[in-house]
Amino acid sequence: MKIVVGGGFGAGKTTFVGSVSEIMPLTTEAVMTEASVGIDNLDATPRKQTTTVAMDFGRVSLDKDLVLYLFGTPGQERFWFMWDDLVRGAIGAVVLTDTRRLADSFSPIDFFEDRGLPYVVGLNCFDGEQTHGIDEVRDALAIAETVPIVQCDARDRESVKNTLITMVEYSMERWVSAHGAGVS
Ligand SMILES: Nc1nc2c(ncn2[C@@H]2O[C@H](COP(=O)(O)OP(=O)(O)O)[C@@H](O)[C@H]2O)c(=O)[nH]1
Ligand SMILES: [Mg+2]
Repeated sequence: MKIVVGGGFGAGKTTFVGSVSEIMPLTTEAVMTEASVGIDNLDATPRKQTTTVAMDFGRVSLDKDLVLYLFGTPGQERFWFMWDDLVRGAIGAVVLTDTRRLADSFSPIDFFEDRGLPYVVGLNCFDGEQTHGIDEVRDALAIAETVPIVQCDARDRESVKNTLITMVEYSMERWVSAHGAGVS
């Protein structure tokens, strides 16, 4: 199954895919140069030295019959032309959110809603604290009650796995309510 990992620049997508992948994650990080000054905002993640120029790719087996292929989106707006290709065939998406920069999540959420792709929101825990709780985030981003919002730590394998399990279960529920159970 294919899952897309979206979210703003520096939200933790590359970290998320890297923590859980059983294969060496394919990432296309490039060292940021002065050309990105003023374009890629590093105020909240001053230690960030590289950026994903195309996408992240990883694989994780949740059990022997369920293998997830993870595709991280490039965060920068100038790469949005790739998103339509990335979501093709995906069962759902995780939107990673840095609660210090909630507004960065609007675009990926709009995009997945527009394409009808089920998504869950993962609140990535920077510096061990959440600036906003789940209810506040739901209000601020106008996310429907039915969409799961979970706390996660992109650096922690179990936490990333749990977020992915939430995503798969939610996607299956949505599928069953749209198509009815018993259809294979
Ligand atoms: N404290 C903390 N730092 C994180 C976490 N996730 C990612 N980071 C750091 O935040 C920066 C941006 O993460 P990255 O995965 O490159 O973000 P991306 O742009 O969404 O791919 C990196 O320096 C990461 O090491 C987290 O959960 N907690
Ligand atoms: Mg990245």
